[in-house]
Amino acid sequence: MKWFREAKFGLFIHWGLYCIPAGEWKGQPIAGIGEWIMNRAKIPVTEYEQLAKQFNPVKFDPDAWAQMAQDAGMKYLVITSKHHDGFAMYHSTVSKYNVFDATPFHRDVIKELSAACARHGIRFGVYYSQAQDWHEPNGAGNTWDFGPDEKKDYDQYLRSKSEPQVRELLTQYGPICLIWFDTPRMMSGEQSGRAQRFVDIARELQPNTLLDGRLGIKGDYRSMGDNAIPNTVVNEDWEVPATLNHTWGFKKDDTDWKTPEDLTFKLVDIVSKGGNYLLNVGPTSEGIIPQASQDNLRAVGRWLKVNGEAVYGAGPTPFGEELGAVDNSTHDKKGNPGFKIAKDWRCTTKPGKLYIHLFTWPGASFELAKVKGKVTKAYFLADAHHSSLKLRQKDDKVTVSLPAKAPGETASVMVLETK
Ligand code: FHN
Repeated sequence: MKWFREAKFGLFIHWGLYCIPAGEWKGQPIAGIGEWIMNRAKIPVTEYEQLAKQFNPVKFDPDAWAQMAQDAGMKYLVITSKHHDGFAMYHSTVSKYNVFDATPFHRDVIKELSAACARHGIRFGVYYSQAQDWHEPNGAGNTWDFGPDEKKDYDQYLRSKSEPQVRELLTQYGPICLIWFDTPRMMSGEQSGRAQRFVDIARELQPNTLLDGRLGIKGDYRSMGDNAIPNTVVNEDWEVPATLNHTWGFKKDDTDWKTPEDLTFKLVDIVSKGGNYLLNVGPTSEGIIPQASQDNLRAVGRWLKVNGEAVYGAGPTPFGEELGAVDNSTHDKKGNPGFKIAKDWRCTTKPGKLYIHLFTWPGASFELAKVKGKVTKAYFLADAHHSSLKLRQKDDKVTVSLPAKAPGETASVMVLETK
């Protein structure tokens, strides 16, 4: 887990045949996330699999993708090796329905990208849809071609495709930092023996590979829901997968991008609660990561160049009141009281250091209560000289005098050295 706890920030990539229709089928826009188009439009396998013949992303440049992850300050990358549509993005000998055998592109995306990541010092992981496979008669999820899941020989699917493909991924692509399983249908609770088989395969072939929290039984860390950032500190290893717009796989009409400021806030917010941020891009059918995604991620990377010390390997806040408060005037879908998230500042920590990320400039001074120990020095990471700021401490209350203008962009990070 050591590298995962250090890394904090990763790149998720959803890439597969669904990037060709890009949210539109037979001239009609299909609602929902792009990679679900086969399911949402109930496209028969015989029609959907024809997309493979068109898949020829000649602009795919694995080094450019790894370089972008590096520029964004991301430390690991997780790409869909097979999503729910059943199409493998690598040269699989288990099923010919793969990017090498079934397309004019005739290249192994996983092989090329894993090699590029190794060249750029980015850890490489794979997403694998272990349960849903809409291409296979006995895989979960495709009820429009193959009828209800309960009537399927699910173990036949697992034994003949899912398990052997996971074996391939763990033997042919170098070190796999983690496997990102997803939607564990028919393999949790009483059926978790099925999930255990994947654990056994992974532990046998690459004992260092981490397993996410969506296999069906407990993984090596907890996976939060999609875009579901918890309201408070969570004291275990966890990660939140998130989108830059409203889809994972590319959709041509979704240009509602989160801003770099919002992404930076979310990253810091997550780290201050003890988690990792796995942020997604959906490349196009040409093999291009949308320019807006690239620009926004690189902006986060520029902020991290200055302030990364307060993110990588940093622990959660010892405070908590800065995160927000329960709001009884609103309710969530389940009827629970809402939470009003406060956005002025966040705190991350390392031994002997409190990092105060100021998203709203507080004015002439910043006051912090409930500080444990004595603060010996205060300075900004954006100040290359680390010049000391004037500070006063009375018991557990610290007041730092601030300059008129924030020294950094987006959020200025103030370090409080403590004894
Ligand atoms: O169904 C998938 C979805 O397509 C996407 O891959 C996300 C990413 O976390 N996971 C599932 C829904 O939670």
